[in-house]
Amino acid sequence: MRAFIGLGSNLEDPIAQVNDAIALLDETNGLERIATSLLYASPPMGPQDQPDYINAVVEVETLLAPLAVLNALQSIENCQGRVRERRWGPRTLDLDLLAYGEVVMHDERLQLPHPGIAERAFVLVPWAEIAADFEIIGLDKVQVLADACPLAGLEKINT
Ligand code: ROI
Repeated sequence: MRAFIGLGSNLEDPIAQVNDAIALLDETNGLERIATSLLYASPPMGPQDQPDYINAVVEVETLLAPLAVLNALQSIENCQGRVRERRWGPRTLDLDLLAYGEVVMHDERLQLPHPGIAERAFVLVPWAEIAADFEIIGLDKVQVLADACPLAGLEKINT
């Protein structure tokens, strides 16, 4: 199945956090990385008293079920010493399963597609870079959503 993962970090060298997470995704059995966006910087959405974020989106081809992908993502977050004290607070690494094919899921651990996608330029713009024509079930094509979403200070970064 074709799946998309959003990566975000705003603590402890965010660029390295995101790159390290990509390397760990590559080591995960059952996930094959197909495409990777550039890295983007943006001011925090939510509480402003925290550092800017680095975000990226990765496409994988996977044989794992959605909750097995979630488990893999959470173990990578934990490997990278994720700390999170408050809701919408800063974090060393956030890995979100954004979409898993056309699956719609409302599990207490996992909602698919990921809620809030349509308002998040830091998800949609990198995603459109690698999969402009992907149709997010129940929403629209990634590119259409990206074009409709205010950029909110999002910038491509040079690494
Ligand atoms: N803001 C930005 N810019 N990028 C994120 O990845 C991000 N992640 C979050 C909240 C706190 C909502 N804000 C964010 O979880």
